[in-house]
Amino acid sequence: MRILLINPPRSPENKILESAPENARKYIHKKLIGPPLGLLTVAAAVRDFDVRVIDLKGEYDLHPDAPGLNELVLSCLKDFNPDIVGVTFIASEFYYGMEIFRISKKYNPGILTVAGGLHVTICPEDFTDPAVNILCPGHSAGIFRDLVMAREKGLPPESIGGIIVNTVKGHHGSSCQAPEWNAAGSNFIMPDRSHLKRWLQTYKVGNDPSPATYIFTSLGCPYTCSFCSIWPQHNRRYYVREIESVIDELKQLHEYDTVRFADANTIVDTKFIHALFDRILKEGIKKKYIMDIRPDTAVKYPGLIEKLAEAGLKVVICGFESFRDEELKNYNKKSSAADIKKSIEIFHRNHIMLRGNYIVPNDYGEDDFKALADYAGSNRVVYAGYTILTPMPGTVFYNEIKDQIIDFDLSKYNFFNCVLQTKLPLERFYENVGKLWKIKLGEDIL
Ligand code: B12
Repeated sequence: MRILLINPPRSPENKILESAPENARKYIHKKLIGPPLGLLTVAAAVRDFDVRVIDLKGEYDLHPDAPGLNELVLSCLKDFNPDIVGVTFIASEFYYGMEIFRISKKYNPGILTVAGGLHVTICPEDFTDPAVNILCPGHSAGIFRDLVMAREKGLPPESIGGIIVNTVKGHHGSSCQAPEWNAAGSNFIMPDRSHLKRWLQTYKVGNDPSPATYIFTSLGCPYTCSFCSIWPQHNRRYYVREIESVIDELKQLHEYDTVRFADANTIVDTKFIHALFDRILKEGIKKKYIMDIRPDTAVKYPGLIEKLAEAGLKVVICGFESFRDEELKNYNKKSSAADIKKSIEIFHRNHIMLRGNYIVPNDYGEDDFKALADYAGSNRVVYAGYTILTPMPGTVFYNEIKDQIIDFDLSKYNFFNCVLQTKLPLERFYENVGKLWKIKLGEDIL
Protein backbone atom coordinates (compact mmCIF):
# COMPACT_ATOMS: atom_id res chain seq x y z
CA MET A 1 0.00 0.00 0.00
CA ARG A 2 1.60 3.29 -1.13
CA ILE A 3 0.52 6.39 0.74
CA LEU A 4 1.22 9.93 -0.44
CA LEU A 5 0.68 12.70 2.14
CA ILE A 6 0.64 16.25 0.79
CA ASN A 7 0.99 19.61 2.56
CA PRO A 8 -0.70 22.08 0.16
CA PRO A 9 0.92 25.34 -0.89
CA ARG A 10 0.03 28.45 1.11
CA SER A 11 -2.58 30.83 -0.16
CA PRO A 12 -1.06 33.67 -2.21
CA GLU A 13 -3.80 36.12 -1.13
CA ASN A 14 -2.21 38.96 0.85
CA LYS A 15 -3.90 42.33 0.46
CA ILE A 16 -1.95 43.88 3.33
CA LEU A 17 1.31 43.19 1.53
CA GLU A 18 -0.05 44.44 -1.80
CA SER A 19 -1.24 47.72 -0.26
CA ALA A 20 1.68 48.43 2.07
CA PRO A 21 4.21 51.18 1.37
CA GLU A 22 7.56 49.92 0.09
CA ASN A 23 9.34 50.61 3.41
CA ALA A 24 6.80 48.51 5.37
CA ARG A 25 6.74 45.55 2.99
CA LYS A 26 9.91 43.94 4.27
CA TYR A 27 8.30 43.40 7.69
CA ILE A 28 5.14 41.71 6.41
CA HIS A 29 5.65 38.01 6.26
CA LYS A 30 5.13 36.72 2.78
CA LYS A 31 5.74 33.22 3.88
CA LEU A 32 5.52 31.26 7.06
CA ILE A 33 7.31 28.01 6.78
CA GLY A 34 7.39 25.27 9.34
CA PRO A 35 7.15 21.51 9.34
CA PRO A 36 3.64 20.09 8.88
CA LEU A 37 3.51 18.38 12.30
CA GLY A 38 0.08 16.87 11.68
CA LEU A 39 1.11 15.12 8.45
CA LEU A 40 4.38 13.95 10.02
CA THR A 41 2.34 12.36 12.82
CA VAL A 42 0.05 10.66 10.31
CA ALA A 43 3.13 9.49 8.36
CA ALA A 44 4.59 8.02 11.56
CA ALA A 45 1.35 6.14 12.26
CA VAL A 46 1.67 4.26 8.94
CA ARG A 47 5.47 4.05 8.82
CA ASP A 48 5.40 0.29 8.16
CA PHE A 49 3.73 1.00 4.80
CA ASP A 50 5.35 2.70 1.82
CA VAL A 51 4.75 6.36 2.77
CA ARG A 52 5.95 9.58 1.20
CA VAL A 53 5.39 13.18 2.40
CA ILE A 54 5.47 16.16 0.04
CA ASP A 55 5.68 19.66 1.49
CA LEU A 56 4.52 21.84 -1.37
CA LYS A 57 5.15 24.98 0.72
CA GLY A 58 8.80 23.96 0.98
CA GLU A 59 8.85 23.05 -2.70
CA TYR A 60 7.78 26.55 -3.72
CA ASP A 61 10.22 28.08 -1.25
CA LEU A 62 13.13 26.09 -2.62
CA HIS A 63 12.17 26.94 -6.19
CA PRO A 64 9.95 30.03 -6.34
CA ASP A 65 9.61 29.43 -10.09
CA ALA A 66 8.62 25.79 -9.57
CA PRO A 67 6.04 24.43 -12.02
CA GLY A 68 2.35 24.92 -11.26
CA LEU A 69 0.38 22.72 -8.85
CA ASN A 70 -0.91 20.41 -11.57
CA GLU A 71 2.56 19.63 -12.89
CA LEU A 72 4.12 19.23 -9.44
CA VAL A 73 1.40 16.90 -8.14
CA LEU A 74 1.28 14.90 -11.37
CA SER A 75 5.00 14.32 -11.27
CA CYS A 76 4.70 13.01 -7.65
CA LEU A 77 1.81 10.76 -8.68
CA LYS A 78 3.69 9.36 -11.67
CA ASP A 79 6.84 8.84 -9.66
CA PHE A 80 5.19 7.15 -6.66
CA ASN A 81 1.92 5.77 -8.02
CA PRO A 82 0.08 5.93 -4.68
CA ASP A 83 -2.98 3.93 -3.62
CA ILE A 84 -3.98 6.61 -1.12
CA VAL A 85 -3.52 10.41 -1.19
CA GLY A 86 -3.97 12.32 2.09
CA VAL A 87 -4.00 16.11 2.40
CA THR A 88 -3.97 18.34 5.50
CA PHE A 89 -6.37 21.29 5.51
CA ILE A 90 -6.60 24.74 7.08
CA ALA A 91 -9.19 27.21 5.79
CA SER A 92 -7.01 29.29 3.45
CA GLU A 93 -5.52 26.24 1.73
CA PHE A 94 -8.89 24.56 1.09
CA TYR A 95 -9.00 25.13 -2.69
CA TYR A 96 -5.43 23.92 -3.19
CA GLY A 97 -6.21 20.78 -1.20
CA MET A 98 -9.30 20.09 -3.29
CA GLU A 99 -7.32 20.70 -6.47
CA ILE A 100 -4.75 18.10 -5.33
CA PHE A 101 -7.57 15.56 -4.92
CA ARG A 102 -8.99 16.38 -8.37
CA ILE A 103 -5.58 15.97 -10.00
CA SER A 104 -5.12 12.65 -8.16
CA LYS A 105 -8.53 11.33 -9.22
CA LYS A 106 -7.94 12.39 -12.82
CA TYR A 107 -4.60 10.58 -12.80
CA ASN A 108 -6.10 7.44 -11.29
CA PRO A 109 -9.76 7.28 -10.21
CA GLY A 110 -8.89 4.27 -8.05
CA ILE A 111 -6.83 6.38 -5.62
CA LEU A 112 -8.52 6.75 -2.23
CA THR A 113 -8.47 10.44 -1.29
CA VAL A 114 -8.45 11.30 2.42
CA ALA A 115 -8.86 14.77 3.93
CA GLY A 116 -7.69 15.57 7.45
CA GLY A 117 -6.69 18.51 9.64
CA LEU A 118 -8.28 21.53 11.31
CA HIS A 119 -10.68 22.59 8.55
CA VAL A 120 -12.01 19.04 8.15
CA THR A 121 -12.57 18.90 11.90
CA ILE A 122 -14.52 22.14 12.26
CA CYS A 123 -16.13 22.46 8.81
CA PRO A 124 -16.73 18.91 7.48
CA GLU A 125 -19.75 20.23 5.54
CA ASP A 126 -17.35 21.98 3.09
CA PHE A 127 -16.00 18.64 1.83
CA THR A 128 -18.65 17.54 -0.66
CA ASP A 129 -16.61 17.64 -3.86
CA PRO A 130 -16.73 14.19 -5.51
CA ALA A 131 -12.92 14.17 -5.59
CA VAL A 132 -12.89 13.57 -1.80
CA ASN A 133 -13.61 10.05 -0.62
CA ILE A 134 -13.00 10.10 3.11
CA LEU A 135 -12.90 12.75 5.85
CA CYS A 136 -10.86 12.03 8.97
CA PRO A 137 -11.77 14.73 11.51
CA GLY A 138 -9.89 15.23 14.77
CA HIS A 139 -6.56 13.78 15.76
CA SER A 140 -7.02 10.93 13.38
CA ALA A 141 -3.59 9.37 12.83
CA GLY A 142 -4.82 6.12 14.45
CA ILE A 143 -8.05 6.16 12.46
CA PHE A 144 -6.05 6.73 9.28
CA ARG A 145 -3.95 3.69 10.09
CA ASP A 146 -7.12 1.60 10.57
CA LEU A 147 -8.40 2.91 7.24
CA VAL A 148 -5.20 1.92 5.44
CA MET A 149 -5.34 -1.56 6.97
CA ALA A 150 -9.00 -1.94 6.03
CA ARG A 151 -8.18 -0.89 2.48
CA GLU A 152 -5.41 -3.46 2.35
CA LYS A 153 -7.78 -6.19 3.50
CA GLY A 154 -10.43 -5.05 1.03
CA LEU A 155 -12.83 -4.03 3.83
CA PRO A 156 -15.20 -1.06 3.32
CA PRO A 157 -14.19 2.27 4.92
CA GLU A 158 -17.51 2.22 6.82
CA SER A 159 -16.00 -0.47 9.01
CA ILE A 160 -13.70 2.18 10.58
CA GLY A 161 -15.00 4.26 13.48
CA GLY A 162 -14.60 8.03 13.39
CA ILE A 163 -14.50 8.65 9.64
CA ILE A 164 -17.01 10.35 7.33
CA VAL A 165 -17.58 8.91 3.87
CA ASN A 166 -18.36 11.43 1.12
CA THR A 167 -20.76 10.03 -1.48
CA VAL A 168 -22.93 11.52 -4.23
CA LYS A 169 -25.85 11.20 -1.83
CA GLY A 170 -24.01 13.16 0.87
CA HIS A 171 -21.94 12.37 3.92
CA HIS A 172 -22.41 9.30 6.01
CA GLY A 173 -20.58 8.24 9.12
CA SER A 174 -19.17 4.82 9.85
CA SER A 175 -21.33 2.32 11.65
CA CYS A 176 -18.99 2.09 14.64
CA GLN A 177 -17.81 4.61 17.24
CA ALA A 178 -14.42 6.31 17.01
CA PRO A 179 -12.03 4.83 19.55
CA GLU A 180 -10.90 7.08 22.44
CA TRP A 181 -7.70 8.82 21.34
CA ASN A 182 -5.49 11.13 23.40
CA ALA A 183 -3.02 12.51 20.82
CA ALA A 184 -1.04 14.34 23.52
CA GLY A 185 -1.06 11.52 26.09
CA SER A 186 -1.25 7.75 25.86
CA ASN A 187 -1.75 7.84 22.06
CA PHE A 188 1.01 10.34 21.29
CA ILE A 189 2.88 9.48 18.11
CA MET A 190 6.31 11.00 17.53
CA PRO A 191 6.20 13.00 14.26
CA ASP A 192 8.47 11.39 11.67
CA ARG A 193 10.71 14.30 10.63
CA SER A 194 12.87 12.08 8.42
CA HIS A 195 10.48 12.92 5.57
CA LEU A 196 11.56 16.57 5.63
CA LYS A 197 15.18 16.31 4.52
CA ARG A 198 14.53 17.89 1.13
CA TRP A 199 13.01 21.07 2.60
CA LEU A 200 15.14 21.40 5.73
CA GLN A 201 16.79 24.60 4.53
CA THR A 202 13.40 26.27 4.11
CA TYR A 203 12.47 25.86 7.79
CA LYS A 204 14.35 28.96 8.91
CA VAL A 205 13.38 31.67 11.36
CA GLY A 206 14.73 35.19 10.76
CA ASN A 207 18.44 35.20 9.91
CA ASP A 208 19.22 32.05 11.90
CA PRO A 209 21.38 29.82 9.65
CA SER A 210 20.17 26.60 11.30
CA PRO A 211 16.75 25.14 10.47
CA ALA A 212 13.99 25.33 13.07
CA THR A 213 11.43 22.72 13.95
CA TYR A 214 8.09 22.73 15.74
CA ILE A 215 7.10 20.63 18.72
CA PHE A 216 3.87 20.69 20.73
CA THR A 217 3.68 20.24 24.49
CA SER A 218 -0.10 20.60 24.54
CA LEU A 219 -3.11 20.41 22.26
CA GLY A 220 -6.19 22.62 22.47
CA CYS A 221 -6.60 25.66 24.69
CA PRO A 222 -8.44 26.44 27.95
CA TYR A 223 -9.19 29.99 26.73
CA THR A 224 -12.11 30.71 24.45
CA CYS A 225 -11.23 33.79 22.36
CA SER A 226 -14.12 34.31 19.95
CA PHE A 227 -11.94 34.59 16.81
CA CYS A 228 -9.81 31.51 17.42
CA SER A 229 -10.15 28.11 15.73
CA ILE A 230 -8.00 26.13 18.14
CA TRP A 231 -10.48 25.56 20.95
CA PRO A 232 -13.34 24.66 18.56
CA GLN A 233 -10.94 22.18 16.91
CA HIS A 234 -10.45 20.49 20.28
CA ASN A 235 -13.97 20.87 21.60
CA ARG A 236 -12.76 23.21 24.35
CA ARG A 237 -10.51 20.48 25.74
CA TYR A 238 -6.88 20.95 26.66
CA TYR A 239 -4.37 18.10 26.73
CA VAL A 240 -0.81 18.19 28.00
CA ARG A 241 2.00 15.83 27.06
CA GLU A 242 4.11 13.80 29.44
CA ILE A 243 7.32 15.64 30.34
CA GLU A 244 9.51 12.64 29.49
CA SER A 245 7.89 12.36 26.08
CA VAL A 246 8.79 16.01 25.31
CA ILE A 247 12.35 15.46 26.57
CA ASP A 248 12.64 12.36 24.44
CA GLU A 249 11.53 14.33 21.36
CA LEU A 250 13.85 17.27 22.10
CA LYS A 251 16.79 14.87 22.36
CA GLN A 252 16.08 13.62 18.84
CA LEU A 253 16.22 17.09 17.26
CA HIS A 254 19.93 17.07 16.43
CA GLU A 255 19.48 18.86 13.13
CA TYR A 256 17.67 21.79 14.69
CA ASP A 257 19.12 24.56 16.88
CA THR A 258 15.80 26.36 17.14
CA VAL A 259 12.61 24.83 18.47
CA ARG A 260 9.28 26.58 18.17
CA PHE A 261 6.61 25.36 20.53
CA ALA A 262 3.44 24.94 18.48
CA ASP A 263 1.08 25.21 21.45
CA ALA A 264 -1.82 27.64 21.46
CA ASN A 265 -0.21 29.01 24.66
CA THR A 266 2.88 27.29 25.98
CA ILE A 267 2.36 28.47 29.54
CA VAL A 268 -0.95 27.29 30.90
CA ASP A 269 0.03 24.83 33.60
CA THR A 270 2.93 26.63 35.29
CA LYS A 271 3.93 23.55 37.30
CA PHE A 272 4.31 21.61 34.05
CA ILE A 273 6.50 24.29 32.42
CA HIS A 274 8.66 24.67 35.53
CA ALA A 275 9.15 20.90 35.66
CA LEU A 276 9.76 20.63 31.90
CA PHE A 277 12.46 23.30 31.95
CA ASP A 278 14.07 21.82 35.07
CA ARG A 279 14.42 18.60 33.07
CA ILE A 280 15.68 20.47 29.97
CA LEU A 281 18.37 22.15 32.08
CA LYS A 282 19.27 18.90 33.86
CA GLU A 283 19.62 17.10 30.52
CA GLY A 284 21.78 19.93 29.21
CA ILE A 285 19.55 20.35 26.15
CA LYS A 286 20.65 23.61 24.55
CA LYS A 287 18.29 25.11 21.99
CA LYS A 288 16.88 28.47 21.11
CA TYR A 289 13.18 28.38 21.97
CA ILE A 290 10.22 30.25 20.51
CA MET A 291 6.88 30.23 22.32
CA ASP A 292 3.42 31.72 22.28
CA ILE A 293 2.83 33.41 25.64
CA ARG A 294 -0.16 35.57 26.57
CA PRO A 295 0.54 39.10 27.92
CA ASP A 296 -1.41 38.45 31.14
CA THR A 297 0.56 35.23 31.72
CA ALA A 298 3.87 37.10 31.53
CA VAL A 299 2.55 39.71 33.96
CA LYS A 300 1.38 37.04 36.38
CA TYR A 301 4.55 34.94 36.27
CA PRO A 302 7.59 37.21 35.63
CA GLY A 303 9.85 34.78 37.52
CA LEU A 304 8.95 31.98 35.13
CA ILE A 305 9.72 34.19 32.11
CA GLU A 306 13.13 34.89 33.63
CA LYS A 307 13.77 31.18 34.11
CA LEU A 308 12.72 30.36 30.53
CA ALA A 309 14.94 33.14 29.17
CA GLU A 310 17.89 31.66 31.05
CA ALA A 311 17.09 28.26 29.57
CA GLY A 312 17.09 29.56 25.99
CA LEU A 313 13.76 31.30 25.32
CA LYS A 314 14.65 33.84 22.62
CA VAL A 315 11.44 34.80 20.84
CA VAL A 316 7.89 35.14 22.14
CA ILE A 317 4.80 35.50 20.00
CA CYS A 318 2.30 37.47 22.01
CA GLY A 319 -1.30 38.05 21.01
CA PHE A 320 -1.81 41.67 22.09
CA GLU A 321 -4.97 41.73 19.95
CA SER A 322 -6.13 45.18 21.10
CA PHE A 323 -5.02 48.21 23.09
CA ARG A 324 -8.65 48.77 24.14
CA ASP A 325 -10.28 46.84 26.98
CA GLU A 326 -13.66 47.01 25.29
CA GLU A 327 -12.35 45.22 22.18
CA LEU A 328 -10.53 42.63 24.29
CA LYS A 329 -13.82 41.97 26.08
CA ASN A 330 -15.61 41.53 22.75
CA TYR A 331 -12.98 38.97 21.74
CA ASN A 332 -13.40 37.20 25.11
CA LYS A 333 -9.61 37.47 25.45
CA LYS A 334 -9.71 37.61 29.26
CA SER A 335 -6.71 39.91 29.54
CA SER A 336 -6.46 43.66 29.87
CA ALA A 337 -4.84 46.31 27.69
CA ALA A 338 -2.66 47.32 30.64
CA ASP A 339 -1.04 43.88 30.48
CA ILE A 340 0.46 44.68 27.07
CA LYS A 341 2.68 47.46 28.41
CA LYS A 342 3.70 45.42 31.45
CA SER A 343 4.44 42.27 29.44
CA ILE A 344 6.62 44.19 26.95
CA GLU A 345 8.70 45.44 29.86
CA ILE A 346 9.06 41.90 31.28
CA PHE A 347 10.03 40.30 27.95
CA HIS A 348 12.47 43.05 27.02
CA ARG A 349 14.04 42.99 30.49
CA ASN A 350 14.81 39.32 29.78
CA HIS A 351 16.26 40.09 26.31
CA ILE A 352 13.45 38.21 24.61
CA MET A 353 12.53 39.31 21.10
CA LEU A 354 8.86 40.00 21.07
CA ARG A 355 6.47 39.48 18.19
CA GLY A 356 3.38 41.33 19.40
CA ASN A 357 0.33 40.98 17.23
CA TYR A 358 -2.56 43.41 17.01
CA ILE A 359 -5.85 42.50 15.38
CA VAL A 360 -7.30 45.27 13.21
CA PRO A 361 -11.12 45.18 13.12
CA ASN A 362 -13.03 45.98 9.94
CA ASP A 363 -14.89 48.90 11.56
CA TYR A 364 -11.76 50.99 12.23
CA GLY A 365 -11.98 54.58 11.01
CA GLU A 366 -9.11 57.06 10.58
CA ASP A 367 -9.18 57.97 14.30
CA ASP A 368 -8.94 54.35 15.37
CA PHE A 369 -5.96 53.76 13.09
CA LYS A 370 -4.30 56.84 14.52
CA ALA A 371 -4.98 55.71 18.09
CA LEU A 372 -3.54 52.24 17.37
CA ALA A 373 -0.50 53.75 15.63
CA ASP A 374 0.10 56.04 18.61
CA TYR A 375 -0.23 53.18 21.07
CA ALA A 376 1.99 50.78 19.11
CA GLY A 377 4.47 53.60 18.54
CA SER A 378 4.85 54.25 22.25
CA ASN A 379 4.93 50.55 23.15
CA ARG A 380 7.34 49.21 20.59
CA VAL A 381 8.34 45.60 20.11
CA VAL A 382 11.05 44.03 17.96
CA TYR A 383 8.56 42.46 15.56
CA ALA A 384 5.06 43.85 15.45
CA GLY A 385 2.27 42.30 13.44
CA TYR A 386 -1.03 43.89 12.44
CA THR A 387 -3.44 41.35 11.01
CA ILE A 388 -7.08 41.66 10.09
CA LEU A 389 -9.98 40.42 12.21
CA THR A 390 -11.17 37.41 10.24
CA PRO A 391 -14.22 35.25 10.94
CA MET A 392 -12.62 31.82 10.53
CA PRO A 393 -15.32 29.33 9.60
CA GLY A 394 -16.24 27.18 12.59
CA THR A 395 -15.51 29.87 15.20
CA VAL A 396 -17.87 31.71 17.55
CA PHE A 397 -17.00 34.96 15.79
CA TYR A 398 -18.00 33.49 12.40
CA ASN A 399 -21.44 32.64 13.74
CA GLU A 400 -21.82 36.06 15.37
CA ILE A 401 -20.98 37.96 12.20
CA LYS A 402 -21.79 35.74 9.24
CA ASP A 403 -24.47 38.14 7.95
CA GLN A 404 -21.80 40.79 7.48
CA ILE A 405 -19.36 38.64 5.51
CA ILE A 406 -18.95 40.00 1.99
CA ASP A 407 -16.31 37.59 0.75
CA PHE A 408 -16.56 33.82 1.21
CA ASP A 409 -13.42 33.03 -0.80
CA LEU A 410 -11.58 30.79 1.67
CA SER A 411 -8.16 31.54 0.21
CA LYS A 412 -8.53 34.98 1.82
CA TYR A 413 -9.06 33.54 5.31
CA ASN A 414 -5.44 33.84 6.44
CA PHE A 415 -5.61 37.13 8.44
CA PHE A 416 -4.10 39.17 5.57
CA ASN A 417 -7.35 40.04 3.81
CA CYS A 418 -10.58 41.65 4.90
CA VAL A 419 -13.72 39.61 4.24
CA LEU A 420 -16.09 41.88 6.18
CA GLN A 421 -17.62 45.20 5.19
CA THR A 422 -15.19 47.96 6.19
CA LYS A 423 -16.13 51.40 7.54
CA LEU A 424 -13.42 53.09 5.47
CA PRO A 425 -13.23 52.54 1.71
CA LEU A 426 -11.54 49.13 1.36
CA GLU A 427 -8.40 50.42 -0.37
CA ARG A 428 -7.93 53.05 2.34
CA PHE A 429 -8.43 50.41 5.05
CA TYR A 430 -5.70 48.19 3.56
CA GLU A 431 -3.40 51.16 3.07
CA ASN A 432 -3.76 52.04 6.76
CA VAL A 433 -3.11 48.43 7.86
CA GLY A 434 -0.08 48.22 5.60
CA LYS A 435 1.40 51.42 7.05
CA LEU A 436 1.06 50.10 10.61
CA TRP A 437 3.64 47.37 9.87
CA LYS A 438 6.35 50.02 9.91
CA ILE A 439 5.81 50.60 13.61
CA LYS A 440 8.24 48.39 15.44
CA LEU A 441 11.25 48.78 17.65
CA GLY A 442 13.92 50.91 15.99
CA GLU A 443 11.71 52.38 13.28
CA ASP A 444 10.18 55.81 12.92
CA ILE A 445 6.49 56.26 13.46
CA LEU A 446 4.44 57.04 10.37
C1 B12 B 1 2.50 24.51 13.00
C2 B12 B 1 1.56 25.55 12.43
C3 B12 B 1 1.85 26.04 11.16
C4 B12 B 1 3.08 25.59 10.36
C5 B12 B 1 2.91 24.27 9.65
C6 B12 B 1 1.55 24.10 8.97
C7 B12 B 1 1.67 23.37 7.67
N1 B12 B 1 0.77 22.46 7.41
O1 B12 B 1 2.54 23.62 6.89
C8 B12 B 1 3.28 26.80 9.41
C9 B12 B 1 4.33 27.68 10.03
C10 B12 B 1 3.70 26.51 7.97
C11 B12 B 1 1.92 27.48 9.49
C12 B12 B 1 1.54 28.44 8.61
C13 B12 B 1 0.31 29.10 8.66
N2 B12 B 1 -0.66 28.93 9.56
CO1 B12 B 1 -0.51 27.71 11.02
N3 B12 B 1 -0.41 26.86 12.68
C14 B12 B 1 0.42 26.00 13.15
C15 B12 B 1 0.05 25.69 14.63
C16 B12 B 1 0.93 26.59 15.51
C17 B12 B 1 0.20 24.27 15.09
C18 B12 B 1 -0.49 23.21 14.22
C19 B12 B 1 0.01 21.87 14.65
O2 B12 B 1 1.07 21.45 14.25
N4 B12 B 1 -0.71 21.19 15.54
C20 B12 B 1 -0.31 19.88 16.06
C21 B12 B 1 -0.67 18.78 15.04
C22 B12 B 1 -0.25 17.44 15.57
O3 B12 B 1 -2.09 18.83 14.91
P1 B12 B 1 -2.83 19.00 13.50
O4 B12 B 1 -2.02 19.78 12.56
O5 B12 B 1 -4.22 19.42 13.76
O6 B12 B 1 -2.84 17.48 12.95
C23 B12 B 1 -3.59 16.43 13.56
C24 B12 B 1 -5.04 16.32 13.05
O7 B12 B 1 -5.58 17.53 12.59
C25 B12 B 1 -5.00 15.26 12.00
N5 B12 B 1 -4.56 15.60 10.64
C26 B12 B 1 -3.96 16.70 10.17
N6 B12 B 1 -3.73 16.59 8.86
C27 B12 B 1 -4.17 15.39 8.47
C28 B12 B 1 -4.19 14.78 7.22
C29 B12 B 1 -4.73 13.50 7.11
C30 B12 B 1 -4.74 12.82 5.78
C31 B12 B 1 -5.28 12.84 8.25
C32 B12 B 1 -5.86 11.49 8.14
C33 B12 B 1 -5.28 13.47 9.50
C34 B12 B 1 -4.72 14.73 9.60
O8 B12 B 1 -4.08 14.35 12.58
C35 B12 B 1 -2.96 15.12 13.09
C36 B12 B 1 -2.26 14.36 14.18
O9 B12 B 1 -3.04 14.19 15.33
C37 B12 B 1 -1.45 26.14 14.65
C38 B12 B 1 -1.93 26.73 15.99
C39 B12 B 1 -2.12 25.66 17.02
N7 B12 B 1 -1.52 25.84 18.16
O10 B12 B 1 -2.81 24.66 16.79
C40 B12 B 1 -1.50 27.20 13.55
C41 B12 B 1 -2.75 27.31 12.70
C42 B12 B 1 -3.15 25.93 12.24
N8 B12 B 1 -2.27 28.07 11.56
C43 B12 B 1 -3.11 28.92 11.10
C44 B12 B 1 -2.87 29.84 10.04
C45 B12 B 1 -3.98 30.81 9.72
C46 B12 B 1 -1.67 29.83 9.35
C47 B12 B 1 -1.27 30.81 8.25
C48 B12 B 1 -2.33 31.09 7.20
C49 B12 B 1 -0.81 32.07 8.96
C50 B12 B 1 -0.46 33.21 8.05
N9 B12 B 1 -1.25 34.26 8.17
O11 B12 B 1 0.45 33.17 7.27
C51 B12 B 1 -0.04 30.12 7.63
C52 B12 B 1 -0.40 29.40 6.31
C53 B12 B 1 0.73 29.18 5.45
C54 B12 B 1 1.55 30.38 5.12
N10 B12 B 1 1.03 31.59 5.01
O12 B12 B 1 2.71 30.20 4.97
C55 B12 B 1 -4.41 28.86 11.85
C56 B12 B 1 -5.49 28.12 11.07
C57 B12 B 1 -6.85 28.76 11.21
C58 B12 B 1 -7.84 28.17 10.25
N11 B12 B 1 -9.06 27.99 10.71
O13 B12 B 1 -7.55 27.95 9.10
C59 B12 B 1 -3.94 28.19 13.20
C60 B12 B 1 -5.01 27.38 13.93
C61 B12 B 1 -3.43 29.36 14.09
C62 B12 B 1 -4.53 30.21 14.68
N12 B12 B 1 -4.42 30.56 15.94
O14 B12 B 1 -5.50 30.59 14.08
N13 B12 B 1 1.19 27.04 10.54
